[in-house]
Amino acid sequence: MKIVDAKVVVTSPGRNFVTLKVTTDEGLTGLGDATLNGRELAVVSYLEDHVVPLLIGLDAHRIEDTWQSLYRGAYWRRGPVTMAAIAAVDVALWDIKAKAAGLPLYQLLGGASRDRIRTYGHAEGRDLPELLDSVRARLSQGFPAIRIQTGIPGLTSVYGVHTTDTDDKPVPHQGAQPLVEDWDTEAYLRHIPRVFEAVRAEFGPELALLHDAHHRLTPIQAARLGQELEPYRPFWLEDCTPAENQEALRLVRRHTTVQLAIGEVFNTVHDYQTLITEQLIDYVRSAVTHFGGVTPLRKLFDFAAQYQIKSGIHGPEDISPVGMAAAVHLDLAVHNFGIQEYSGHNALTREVFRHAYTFTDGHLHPGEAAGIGVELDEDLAAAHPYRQAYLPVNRLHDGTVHDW
Ligand code: KDG
Ligand code: MG
Repeated sequence: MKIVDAKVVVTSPGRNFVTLKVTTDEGLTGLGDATLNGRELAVVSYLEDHVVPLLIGLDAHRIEDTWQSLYRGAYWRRGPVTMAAIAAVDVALWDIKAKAAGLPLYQLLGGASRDRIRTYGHAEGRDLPELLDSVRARLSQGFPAIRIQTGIPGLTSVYGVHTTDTDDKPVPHQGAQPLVEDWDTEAYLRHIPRVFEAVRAEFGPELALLHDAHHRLTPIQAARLGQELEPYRPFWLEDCTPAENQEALRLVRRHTTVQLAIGEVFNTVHDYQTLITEQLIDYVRSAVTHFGGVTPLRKLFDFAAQYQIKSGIHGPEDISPVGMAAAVHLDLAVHNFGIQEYSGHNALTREVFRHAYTFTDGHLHPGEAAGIGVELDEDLAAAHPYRQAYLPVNRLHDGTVHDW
């Protein structure tokens, strides 16, 4: 079965998504997500100028070989743009293979290891009462686990505490310049333990609570936060230090028993080498979309499993339903599944990308449609063209740029 066409579709039904559609001579099509939030068009060019021409004429069944030739053949390995582009090809080819077999993708990955997929949702508030309301809203949607993020007294805006649309989805900051937010680590470190205390007091000891520190802390600050959160038993503390420095987690690990999760900005197994072999983390958090696809993420999970480390796939709104679908199939199949982040998408996005996966009572299921189970409405996609949007820049009170 030969690839006869591959095209890139960019659409913005509320936020930007980049999708690769691959077509074969047997009339089968496959979709892959290539969305890189805030740098979308770089991946479009990578695909259109350098990958699509290489795909035409290839055997669509040769997924591993195509992956290796795109990764090794480029010579310039790794990086989010390259790996998002390769991910889109990989997922589109898995979609085609599963459709050719007449099976949902998870069956080709070994079949279901569980009946349904536990998720966590996001609760956020500018202050504590708003956060408690947001936790209640997530509980009423059935989420068994909830990530809590709040505004910090003295700061005007904090990443992860968003303005939302009518579907309760974060509105991206559109325009030619990023939003500038402010930051004060000491204020944050003073405030977050009090937030956990209040949420535990309100909702009891059993609710699984997560928190994302967004790479903002030094190792010793992260160690202090971990220690201070221990009495409140978080499910995990995410991205506590800048992810580039794997050794930093040694220091954090020495000081706290809080479970650690990292990896949403990683794009290859090499980013995890020390973290996994030294058992410095408990959850690997990469997205199918940013890690080169199902093929390498499956290998990462198998590697992590040898060290009792589980999956916690990144699932924010900027992963399209195509990327989410691929994640959900993988979640159902792998043994060392931990939890799936699930933000969902607005109604218009769900029309552009009609998907077979379902969210019921806080749990996802990929459904039984052949392939990954997503149909792209290209006319509706074209009616909502790309709009420039950036992630924010974070600055300290003196103007210094800081991680967000
Ligand atoms: O594009 C950036 C977002 O995907 C990221 O900030 C979301 O941290 C995030 C999370 O854990 O979902
Ligand atoms: Mg995160």
